[in-house]
Amino acid sequence: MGHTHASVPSTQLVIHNLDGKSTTLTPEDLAALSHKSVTVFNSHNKTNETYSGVVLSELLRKAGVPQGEEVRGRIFTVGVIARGTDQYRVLYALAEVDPSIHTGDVIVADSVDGHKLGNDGAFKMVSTEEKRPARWVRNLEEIEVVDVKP
Ligand SMILES: Nc1nc2c(c(=O)[nH]1)N[C@H]1C(S)=C(S)[C@@H](COP(=O)(O)O)O[C@H]1N2
Ligand SMILES: [Mo]
Repeated sequence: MGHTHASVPSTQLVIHNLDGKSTTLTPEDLAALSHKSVTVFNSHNKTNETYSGVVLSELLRKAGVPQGEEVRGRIFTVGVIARGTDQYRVLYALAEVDPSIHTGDVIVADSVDGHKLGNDGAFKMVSTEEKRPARWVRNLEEIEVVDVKP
């Protein structure tokens, strides 16, 4: 089945923490942060793609979300829901996006193969441990931290 790419390009990213506080990042804010490149095989279009972006856990840390040694006990039922402008949503466990716990990288990319994301918006969430890119989110505009079992 084909994907239409008809969704509205994202223009900012809002992170909602568990306590209801939110942090908004513009493309300029993200561009100013330290970047990491990841090369991934996109099994959907069968090509290697090199994304550059900011490690999601760094953005979560800035938003006050528990990290590293703080991820223990009840925090293991906390998740992050990433949403695109077309309302496509995916869930990751917080532990899965914490590099001190889980292998691989989850980044909020702002470029691919040296150019801007175009129809994929200002931001795209990409992760390196997926066998198919279903939990990548084009036109990312919101990350909500949720407690699945409060
Ligand atoms: N915003 C948004 N992101 C999305 C989707 C979507 O429908 N909307 N589909 C997902 C699925 S199922 C796949 S296979 C990949 C395909 O992305 P591509 O066509 O950009 O390679 O995007 C993922 N990210
Ligand atoms: Mo897919």
